Amino acid sequence: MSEQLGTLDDLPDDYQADMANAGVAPLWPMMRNVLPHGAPNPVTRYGYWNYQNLRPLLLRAGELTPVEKAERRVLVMSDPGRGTGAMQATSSIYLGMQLLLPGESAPAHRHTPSAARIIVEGRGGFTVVDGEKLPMEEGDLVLTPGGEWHDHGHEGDEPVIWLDALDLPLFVYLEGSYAEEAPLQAQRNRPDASEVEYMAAGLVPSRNREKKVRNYPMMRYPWARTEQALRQQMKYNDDPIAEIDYVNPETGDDVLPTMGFTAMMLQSYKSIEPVLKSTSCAFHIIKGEGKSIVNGEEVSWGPKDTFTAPVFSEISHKATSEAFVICIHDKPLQDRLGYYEERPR
Ligand code: GTQ
Repeated sequence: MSEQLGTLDDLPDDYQADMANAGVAPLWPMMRNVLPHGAPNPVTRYGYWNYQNLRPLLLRAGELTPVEKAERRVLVMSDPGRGTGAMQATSSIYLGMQLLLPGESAPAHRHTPSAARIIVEGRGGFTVVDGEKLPMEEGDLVLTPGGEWHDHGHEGDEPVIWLDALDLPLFVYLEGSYAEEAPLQAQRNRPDASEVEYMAAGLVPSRNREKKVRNYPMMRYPWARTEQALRQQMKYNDDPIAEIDYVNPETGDDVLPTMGFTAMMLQSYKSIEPVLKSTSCAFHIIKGEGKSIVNGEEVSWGPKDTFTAPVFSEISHKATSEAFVICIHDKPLQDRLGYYEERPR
């Protein structure tokens, strides 16, 4: 079946020139580049970002570049497979660390890509999405769905840093990425929906009324609840890992159209060897220490570190303390496209 395909060199020069003039190229010499046998051949490579290395660089950016000159003061994590400056960490996921200093605000804008933030350090930061003020506490997941106005503010007295995850690479690929700007938003004077409508799992505002449910009814997922839920699941778990998916509380769907988020609790000194998945992903450490192996490369990680794995990576984890990790992945996108796949190790 897999007879060697013809190459460009097999073809006469005049024919190659005529094809180029006609604006066409033969498929067969390129066939295996675009349709490799059996499994994809990712460009993305494993990447690791140690928070203790990033933090001083980010604080320096705070001295060098006022937020007015940055709009968003972010250091982007470039996929090693694409090289420094690549505006993506995996095929579909952009990651960056953002700094906001006390008293600063990042102006309102909205864009076609969706974003989510995981708060890394500092108190007093908040994001306003569509007029709803979302406090940012360490470990919280805060959504900024595509098309929603958002600005960031800071009422505290120490630097606030968070991890941004966006599906920006997809929108760039689709030539659909753009933003619009506006003045800071007026804030509704009430707590966010996680503190009002969605205080407890399984309870939602009564549905027998006219009021339309928002597409994104809850945009802040407080870490304290996630940790409590993971601990409780672990208590009655036979596995050394507890996992919780973030979902839309009204529909049970993934929280965003293309990006998914899974919080994990790992028991110490137990090996976790998940099946291979067609998704690319990033792991962000909320708390704890451990080691992981991604396609044979070992990473020792600690709190606030981030590492990535390309599609179909062979991944194993071994925490050396109780550990909490959030996995950012593109399963929602792949489910929508109908090709999400798992394979045994
Ligand atoms: O905070 O709105 O890392 O628009 C990249 C683009 C953050 C943001 C990023 C953005 C934002």
